[in-house]
Amino acid sequence: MSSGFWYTEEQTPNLRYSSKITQTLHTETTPFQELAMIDTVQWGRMLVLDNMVMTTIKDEFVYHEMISHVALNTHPNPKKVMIIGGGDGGAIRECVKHAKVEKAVLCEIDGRVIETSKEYLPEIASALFGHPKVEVLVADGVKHIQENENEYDVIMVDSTEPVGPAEGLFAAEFYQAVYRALKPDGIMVAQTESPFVNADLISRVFKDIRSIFPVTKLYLASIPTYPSGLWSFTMGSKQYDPEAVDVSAIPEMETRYYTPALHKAAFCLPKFVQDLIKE
Ligand code: AAT
Repeated sequence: MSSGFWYTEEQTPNLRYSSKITQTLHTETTPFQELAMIDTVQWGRMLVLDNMVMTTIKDEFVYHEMISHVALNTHPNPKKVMIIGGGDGGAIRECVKHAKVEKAVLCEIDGRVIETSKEYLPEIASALFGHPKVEVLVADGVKHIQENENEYDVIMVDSTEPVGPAEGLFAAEFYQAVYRALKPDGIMVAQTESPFVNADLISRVFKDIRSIFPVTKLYLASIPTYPSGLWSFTMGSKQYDPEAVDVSAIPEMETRYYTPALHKAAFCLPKFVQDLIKE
Protein backbone atom coordinates (compact mmCIF):
# COMPACT_ATOMS: atom_id res chain seq x y z
CA MET A 1 0.00 0.00 0.00
CA SER A 2 1.45 3.36 -1.00
CA SER A 3 1.68 5.97 1.73
CA GLY A 4 0.64 9.62 1.61
CA PHE A 5 -2.62 11.41 1.02
CA TRP A 6 -4.78 10.92 -2.08
CA TYR A 7 -7.50 12.87 -3.86
CA THR A 8 -9.98 10.46 -5.39
CA GLU A 9 -12.59 11.47 -7.92
CA GLU A 10 -15.56 9.26 -8.57
CA GLN A 11 -15.61 9.85 -12.32
CA THR A 12 -18.56 7.51 -12.72
CA PRO A 13 -20.27 5.22 -10.17
CA ASN A 14 -17.93 2.49 -11.49
CA LEU A 15 -14.68 4.34 -12.03
CA ARG A 16 -12.38 6.22 -9.65
CA TYR A 17 -9.28 8.28 -10.40
CA SER A 18 -6.72 9.12 -7.71
CA SER A 19 -3.84 11.54 -7.48
CA LYS A 20 -1.35 11.70 -4.60
CA ILE A 21 -1.50 15.14 -3.00
CA THR A 22 1.05 17.18 -1.07
CA GLN A 23 -1.40 19.72 0.32
CA THR A 24 -4.89 21.14 0.18
CA LEU A 25 -4.49 24.86 -0.38
CA HIS A 26 -8.09 26.00 -0.26
CA THR A 27 -11.63 24.68 -0.02
CA GLU A 28 -14.93 26.54 0.02
CA THR A 29 -18.57 26.21 -0.86
CA THR A 30 -19.53 28.97 -3.29
CA PRO A 31 -23.16 29.84 -4.09
CA PHE A 32 -22.84 27.49 -7.10
CA GLN A 33 -20.51 24.62 -6.23
CA GLU A 34 -17.81 23.16 -4.00
CA LEU A 35 -14.40 24.48 -4.92
CA ALA A 36 -10.96 23.09 -4.02
CA MET A 37 -7.38 23.93 -4.91
CA ILE A 38 -4.96 21.09 -4.22
CA ASP A 39 -1.31 20.36 -4.96
CA THR A 40 -0.72 16.97 -6.60
CA VAL A 41 2.57 15.18 -7.20
CA GLN A 42 1.85 14.09 -10.78
CA TRP A 43 -0.10 17.03 -12.21
CA GLY A 44 0.89 20.00 -10.10
CA ARG A 45 -1.78 22.33 -8.80
CA MET A 46 -5.33 21.24 -9.52
CA LEU A 47 -8.71 23.03 -9.56
CA VAL A 48 -11.57 20.80 -8.45
CA LEU A 49 -15.26 21.74 -8.67
CA ASP A 50 -17.94 19.49 -7.17
CA ASN A 51 -15.30 16.76 -6.80
CA MET A 52 -14.37 16.81 -10.49
CA VAL A 53 -10.99 17.87 -11.90
CA MET A 54 -11.42 21.04 -13.96
CA THR A 55 -7.81 21.77 -14.77
CA THR A 56 -4.25 21.06 -13.68
CA ILE A 57 -0.99 22.94 -14.24
CA LYS A 58 0.64 20.06 -16.15
CA ASP A 59 -2.09 19.13 -18.64
CA GLU A 60 -4.23 22.30 -18.96
CA PHE A 61 -2.50 23.29 -22.20
CA VAL A 62 -4.16 20.50 -24.15
CA TYR A 63 -7.71 21.50 -23.30
CA HIS A 64 -7.21 25.25 -23.52
CA GLU A 65 -5.30 25.20 -26.80
CA MET A 66 -7.71 22.78 -28.41
CA ILE A 67 -10.90 24.57 -27.37
CA SER A 68 -9.49 27.87 -28.75
CA HIS A 69 -7.14 27.53 -31.70
CA VAL A 70 -9.15 25.19 -33.91
CA ALA A 71 -12.05 27.66 -34.15
CA LEU A 72 -9.85 30.78 -34.16
CA ASN A 73 -7.77 29.43 -37.06
CA THR A 74 -10.88 28.34 -38.96
CA HIS A 75 -12.54 31.77 -38.82
CA PRO A 76 -10.67 34.18 -41.16
CA ASN A 77 -11.27 37.23 -38.96
CA PRO A 78 -12.23 36.37 -35.36
CA LYS A 79 -12.45 39.89 -33.94
CA LYS A 80 -14.88 39.34 -31.09
CA VAL A 81 -14.87 36.17 -29.01
CA MET A 82 -17.03 34.97 -26.12
CA ILE A 83 -16.04 32.29 -23.62
CA ILE A 84 -18.84 30.86 -21.52
CA GLY A 85 -17.54 29.32 -18.28
CA GLY A 86 -13.75 28.99 -18.26
CA GLY A 87 -13.32 31.08 -15.11
CA ASP A 88 -9.76 29.74 -14.64
CA GLY A 89 -8.79 31.93 -17.60
CA GLY A 90 -6.98 29.25 -19.65
CA ALA A 91 -9.12 29.54 -22.78
CA ILE A 92 -9.07 33.33 -22.79
CA ARG A 93 -5.26 33.29 -22.36
CA GLU A 94 -5.08 31.32 -25.63
CA CYS A 95 -7.59 33.62 -27.39
CA VAL A 96 -5.60 36.79 -26.76
CA LYS A 97 -2.55 35.21 -28.45
CA HIS A 98 -4.33 35.77 -31.79
CA ALA A 99 -3.49 39.11 -33.37
CA LYS A 100 -6.92 39.28 -35.04
CA VAL A 101 -8.81 38.92 -31.75
CA GLU A 102 -9.68 42.46 -30.65
CA LYS A 103 -11.96 41.59 -27.79
CA ALA A 104 -12.45 38.45 -25.71
CA VAL A 105 -15.34 38.39 -23.24
CA LEU A 106 -15.44 35.83 -20.43
CA CYS A 107 -18.87 35.03 -18.97
CA GLU A 108 -18.39 32.90 -15.85
CA ILE A 109 -21.28 32.22 -13.46
CA ASP A 110 -19.09 31.81 -10.35
CA GLY A 111 -16.90 34.79 -9.42
CA ARG A 112 -15.08 32.66 -6.84
CA VAL A 113 -13.62 30.46 -9.61
CA ILE A 114 -12.11 33.60 -11.15
CA GLU A 115 -10.78 34.97 -7.88
CA THR A 116 -9.27 31.71 -6.60
CA SER A 117 -7.75 30.94 -10.03
CA LYS A 118 -6.04 34.34 -9.99
CA GLU A 119 -4.69 33.57 -6.54
CA TYR A 120 -3.63 29.92 -6.94
CA LEU A 121 -3.27 29.38 -10.71
CA PRO A 122 -1.71 32.64 -11.99
CA GLU A 123 -0.03 30.86 -14.94
CA ILE A 124 -3.47 29.85 -16.23
CA ALA A 125 -5.29 33.04 -15.21
CA SER A 126 -2.64 35.38 -16.68
CA ALA A 127 -5.06 37.14 -19.08
CA LEU A 128 -7.45 37.96 -16.20
CA PHE A 129 -5.06 40.51 -14.66
CA GLY A 130 -6.25 43.53 -16.67
CA HIS A 131 -5.35 42.41 -20.21
CA PRO A 132 -6.53 45.18 -22.59
CA LYS A 133 -8.44 42.77 -24.90
CA VAL A 134 -10.26 41.03 -22.02
CA GLU A 135 -13.63 41.80 -20.45
CA VAL A 136 -14.90 39.69 -17.55
CA LEU A 137 -18.59 39.24 -16.74
CA VAL A 138 -19.80 37.31 -13.72
CA ALA A 139 -23.13 36.07 -15.04
CA ASP A 140 -25.07 33.05 -16.22
CA GLY A 141 -23.90 32.23 -19.74
CA VAL A 142 -27.36 31.01 -20.78
CA LYS A 143 -28.88 34.37 -19.90
CA HIS A 144 -26.08 36.41 -21.41
CA ILE A 145 -26.25 34.58 -24.73
CA GLN A 146 -30.02 35.10 -24.93
CA GLU A 147 -29.49 38.85 -24.57
CA ASN A 148 -27.08 39.09 -27.52
CA GLU A 149 -27.76 38.93 -31.23
CA ASN A 150 -25.37 39.05 -34.20
CA GLU A 151 -22.54 39.99 -31.84
CA TYR A 152 -19.72 37.42 -31.78
CA ASP A 153 -17.43 35.80 -34.37
CA VAL A 154 -16.58 32.83 -32.16
CA ILE A 155 -18.34 31.49 -29.04
CA MET A 156 -16.62 28.84 -26.87
CA VAL A 157 -18.55 26.83 -24.32
CA ASP A 158 -15.90 25.96 -21.72
CA SER A 159 -18.27 24.49 -19.18
CA THR A 160 -18.49 21.99 -16.36
CA GLU A 161 -20.35 18.69 -16.74
CA PRO A 162 -24.06 18.92 -17.52
CA VAL A 163 -25.16 18.90 -13.89
CA GLY A 164 -25.93 21.89 -11.66
CA PRO A 165 -25.26 25.37 -13.14
CA ALA A 166 -24.03 23.99 -16.50
CA GLU A 167 -27.10 21.89 -17.28
CA GLY A 168 -28.55 24.60 -19.52
CA LEU A 169 -25.30 24.82 -21.50
CA PHE A 170 -25.97 21.40 -23.05
CA ALA A 171 -29.58 22.09 -24.16
CA ALA A 172 -30.76 22.45 -27.77
CA GLU A 173 -32.41 25.83 -26.98
CA PHE A 174 -29.05 27.09 -25.76
CA TYR A 175 -27.33 26.17 -29.06
CA GLN A 176 -30.15 27.99 -30.87
CA ALA A 177 -29.41 31.09 -28.78
CA VAL A 178 -25.68 30.71 -29.50
CA TYR A 179 -26.52 30.62 -33.23
CA ARG A 180 -28.41 33.93 -32.90
CA ALA A 181 -25.63 35.54 -30.84
CA LEU A 182 -23.12 34.74 -33.59
CA LYS A 183 -22.52 36.86 -36.68
CA PRO A 184 -23.62 35.42 -40.06
CA ASP A 185 -20.28 33.58 -40.49
CA GLY A 186 -19.77 32.72 -36.80
CA ILE A 187 -18.44 29.53 -35.21
CA MET A 188 -19.24 27.85 -31.89
CA VAL A 189 -17.25 25.16 -30.11
CA ALA A 190 -18.21 23.27 -26.97
CA GLN A 191 -16.37 20.77 -24.78
CA THR A 192 -18.46 17.61 -25.08
CA GLU A 193 -16.92 15.09 -22.68
CA SER A 194 -15.51 11.59 -23.29
CA PRO A 195 -16.58 9.17 -26.04
CA PHE A 196 -15.86 6.26 -23.67
CA VAL A 197 -17.81 7.62 -20.70
CA ASN A 198 -20.40 10.00 -22.20
CA ALA A 199 -21.29 8.39 -25.54
CA ASP A 200 -25.00 9.22 -25.30
CA LEU A 201 -24.32 12.87 -24.50
CA ILE A 202 -21.99 13.20 -27.50
CA SER A 203 -24.58 11.67 -29.85
CA ARG A 204 -27.36 13.89 -28.52
CA VAL A 205 -25.38 17.13 -28.53
CA PHE A 206 -23.99 16.45 -32.02
CA LYS A 207 -27.50 15.86 -33.35
CA ASP A 208 -28.77 19.06 -31.73
CA ILE A 209 -25.92 21.19 -33.08
CA ARG A 210 -26.19 19.59 -36.54
CA SER A 211 -29.90 20.52 -36.66
CA ILE A 212 -28.93 24.19 -36.18
CA PHE A 213 -25.51 24.73 -37.85
CA PRO A 214 -24.79 23.89 -41.52
CA VAL A 215 -21.26 22.64 -40.70
CA THR A 216 -21.00 20.42 -37.60
CA LYS A 217 -17.79 18.56 -36.76
CA LEU A 218 -16.35 16.66 -33.81
CA TYR A 219 -12.68 16.50 -32.90
CA LEU A 220 -10.61 14.83 -30.19
CA ALA A 221 -7.71 15.54 -27.87
CA SER A 222 -5.88 13.58 -25.20
CA ILE A 223 -6.48 15.00 -21.70
CA PRO A 224 -5.10 12.65 -19.04
CA THR A 225 -6.89 14.07 -15.98
CA TYR A 226 -10.40 13.91 -17.50
CA PRO A 227 -12.41 10.67 -17.40
CA SER A 228 -10.86 8.07 -19.81
CA GLY A 229 -8.29 10.60 -21.07
CA LEU A 230 -9.90 10.92 -24.50
CA TRP A 231 -11.88 14.13 -24.86
CA SER A 232 -14.25 15.53 -27.48
CA PHE A 233 -15.11 18.99 -28.73
CA THR A 234 -18.06 19.73 -31.01
CA MET A 235 -17.94 22.61 -33.46
CA GLY A 236 -20.93 24.25 -35.13
CA SER A 237 -20.11 26.65 -37.96
CA LYS A 238 -22.39 28.81 -40.09
CA GLN A 239 -20.03 28.87 -43.05
CA TYR A 240 -16.40 27.83 -42.61
CA ASP A 241 -15.30 24.20 -42.60
CA PRO A 242 -12.47 23.59 -40.09
CA GLU A 243 -11.16 20.73 -42.24
CA ALA A 244 -10.95 22.93 -45.36
CA VAL A 245 -8.52 25.40 -43.76
CA ASP A 246 -5.21 25.95 -45.57
CA VAL A 247 -3.11 24.96 -42.59
CA SER A 248 0.12 26.12 -44.25
CA ALA A 249 -1.21 29.70 -43.85
CA ILE A 250 -1.83 29.46 -40.08
CA PRO A 251 0.33 32.09 -38.35
CA GLU A 252 3.12 30.89 -36.04
CA MET A 253 2.04 30.75 -32.45
CA GLU A 254 3.55 29.48 -29.23
CA THR A 255 1.70 26.26 -28.38
CA ARG A 256 2.50 22.90 -26.81
CA TYR A 257 -0.24 20.65 -28.22
CA TYR A 258 -1.91 22.39 -31.16
CA THR A 259 -0.03 22.45 -34.46
CA PRO A 260 -1.32 23.19 -37.99
CA ALA A 261 -1.03 19.47 -38.84
CA LEU A 262 -2.94 18.54 -35.69
CA HIS A 263 -5.67 21.04 -36.62
CA LYS A 264 -6.61 18.57 -39.38
CA ALA A 265 -5.59 15.34 -37.66
CA ALA A 266 -7.86 16.01 -34.67
CA PHE A 267 -10.88 15.48 -36.95
CA CYS A 268 -9.75 11.94 -37.95
CA LEU A 269 -12.02 9.91 -35.72
CA PRO A 270 -11.78 6.31 -34.55
CA LYS A 271 -14.60 4.18 -35.96
CA PHE A 272 -16.51 3.91 -32.65
CA VAL A 273 -16.57 7.72 -32.40
CA GLN A 274 -17.71 8.10 -36.02
CA ASP A 275 -20.53 5.73 -35.15
CA LEU A 276 -21.65 7.98 -32.28
CA ILE A 277 -22.31 10.88 -34.65
CA LYS A 278 -23.51 9.29 -37.86
CA GLU A 279 -26.84 10.48 -39.35
N1 AAT B 1 -11.10 25.75 -18.36
C1 AAT B 1 -11.40 24.42 -17.92
C2 AAT B 1 -12.28 24.42 -16.76
C3 AAT B 1 -13.60 24.20 -16.82
S1 AAT B 1 -14.40 25.17 -15.75
C4 AAT B 1 -16.00 25.41 -16.32
C5 AAT B 1 -16.61 26.63 -15.67
O1 AAT B 1 -17.94 26.77 -16.15
C6 AAT B 1 -16.72 26.61 -14.13
O2 AAT B 1 -15.90 27.62 -13.60
C7 AAT B 1 -18.20 26.89 -13.86
O3 AAT B 1 -18.41 27.75 -12.76
C8 AAT B 1 -18.65 27.52 -15.18
N2 AAT B 1 -20.09 27.46 -15.45
C9 AAT B 1 -20.95 26.45 -15.19
N3 AAT B 1 -22.19 26.78 -15.57
C10 AAT B 1 -22.14 28.04 -16.10
C11 AAT B 1 -23.10 28.93 -16.65
N4 AAT B 1 -24.39 28.58 -16.74
N5 AAT B 1 -22.67 30.13 -17.11
C12 AAT B 1 -21.36 30.49 -17.02
N6 AAT B 1 -20.41 29.69 -16.49
C13 AAT B 1 -20.79 28.47 -16.03
C14 AAT B 1 -14.26 23.21 -17.71
C15 AAT B 1 -13.75 21.85 -17.47
C16 AAT B 1 -14.33 20.80 -18.36
C17 AAT B 1 -14.80 19.61 -17.56
C18 AAT B 1 -14.05 18.39 -17.85
N7 AAT B 1 -14.34 17.31 -16.96
